[in-house]
Amino acid sequence: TDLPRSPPAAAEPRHASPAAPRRLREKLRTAARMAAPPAHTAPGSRQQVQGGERRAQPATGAPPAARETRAPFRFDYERFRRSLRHPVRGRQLGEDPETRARRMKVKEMMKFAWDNYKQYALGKNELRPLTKNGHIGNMFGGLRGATVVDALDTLYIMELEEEFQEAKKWVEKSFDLNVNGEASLFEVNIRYIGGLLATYYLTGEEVFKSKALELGEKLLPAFNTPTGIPRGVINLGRQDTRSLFSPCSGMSWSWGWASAGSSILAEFGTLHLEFLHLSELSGNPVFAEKASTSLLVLNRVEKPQGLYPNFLSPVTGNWVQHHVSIGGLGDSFYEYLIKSWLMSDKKDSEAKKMYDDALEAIEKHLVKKSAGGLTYIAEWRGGILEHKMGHLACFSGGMIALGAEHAGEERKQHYVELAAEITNTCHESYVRSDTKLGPEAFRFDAGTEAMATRLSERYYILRPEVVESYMYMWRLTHEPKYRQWGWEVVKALEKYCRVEAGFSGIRDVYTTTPVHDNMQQSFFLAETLKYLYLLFCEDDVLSLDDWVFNTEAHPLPVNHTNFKA
Ligand code: DMJ
Repeated sequence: TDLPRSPPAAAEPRHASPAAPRRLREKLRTAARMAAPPAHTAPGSRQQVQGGERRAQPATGAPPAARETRAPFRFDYERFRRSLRHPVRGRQLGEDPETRARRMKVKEMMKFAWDNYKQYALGKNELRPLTKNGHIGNMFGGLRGATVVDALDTLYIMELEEEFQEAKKWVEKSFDLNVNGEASLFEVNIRYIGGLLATYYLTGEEVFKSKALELGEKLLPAFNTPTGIPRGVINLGRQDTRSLFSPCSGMSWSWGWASAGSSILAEFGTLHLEFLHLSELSGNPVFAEKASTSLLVLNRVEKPQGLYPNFLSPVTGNWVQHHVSIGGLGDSFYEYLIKSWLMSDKKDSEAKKMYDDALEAIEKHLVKKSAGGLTYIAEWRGGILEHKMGHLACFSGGMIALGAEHAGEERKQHYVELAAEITNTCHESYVRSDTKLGPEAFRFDAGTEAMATRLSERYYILRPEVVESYMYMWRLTHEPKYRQWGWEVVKALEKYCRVEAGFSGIRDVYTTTPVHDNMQQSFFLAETLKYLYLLFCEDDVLSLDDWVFNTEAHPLPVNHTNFKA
């Protein structure tokens, strides 16, 4: 995660609008309709710039009488809660004692992870459990408390009330958005905005909504590129052009390691779930418009063999190099296509078509079977296959399971099987290690099957993707093996990753005396423990009828009420 940075690129014209073909204009109109103000709000009363309800102003030249009757936009939280089909924490009916005990064990792990973070690192981004101090890192542009914001909804769902109140208090009193530093647009979006939005929807507490909107506004300048595709890094400082002290504020640039100033597919393609909700909550379509533009550019651009390469120029809108991966650099883009469709209550048929087409191309060109009969998804470098699967790519079992439920009858069984096979392969990468935890990447070549062959790929950093797929496969099939596999992960985490003051990643999964990496990742609390907990819950806890999980496992509601395609 500690990635090198490139210097700021030359500033591009602000507000440059991308070429807007007819379909793009239609899509933007749809996005704007989704975020349309209620009928009682007079046209023109919202500024078409950054800001939500706090900035609502009368339209220039409107008659005084109209001005008086206008109400500022207000999201109807009660109406939203009534639209949910299940209680958010479920009813917990009819469960067996073993499942309950396992769920309680995961809850205890969450409490342990949180208590240690609180004791040694509260206000820092992550806990260093061996040295018992905090880690700030360089992904969040001066923002603090990544673990607090990532943990909020997990604490709430697990009914860790006291701990949730501690986290909430920190957000209210200490979460400072007035920072000046270089942040990853993607990471700030999935962890902070996702976490705040989810917690607002779960609790109705205004502080989470207002922080999410304020932070969302700070991200908007990243989209000021010729294509509307955002750059990966943004300076979060106040955008005061007169200030000598923060001359880079609001500027964005590409990662130094990304080819030729390109933007990363998994980064700019993993914004729209959250941004649609920022529009939904603020009544301001600007967020939905910005995020939708990237998808439209992607939809339009020619794709080699129907595949989406990982690097695209935000200046020209063309691919910069032909490297395709369903793991790192590509992963969550595919996830957000199917989830866009689900979140729109199955109305966003364009996203569904993009997902279906992409999956078809992936199956045709990347899905392979090993000599030992394991199905895996290879990577593609300009037409040459690399027979490697990253731990990150293991989310795809869950994604394909999620999509399978909604595929036509003739495809459904096929996708259920594909999802099960990929999940099984990822499980194999765990069981073939000495710790029963999976490596960062595993390969299928030179007689190797589902094991890391390079020293640099043997580590495990508390990642969630494999248990994420177990959770989706469990909900789809209710086959007991998925709960059993999840329980094996719990036992391995306890044995090899739990240390005196929290949980730590390990440097080599193939040794039973592992060296710890001294890092309790925030996604361990947001995702790994949440998915494990849900695996041992009834299906009505955060029901998939009502919620889609963003790529950091923050639940965002399905739009049962407002979307009018
Ligand atoms: C998380 O931050 C998210 O799941 C992201 O999409 C990918 N990587 C990590 C966890 O491994």
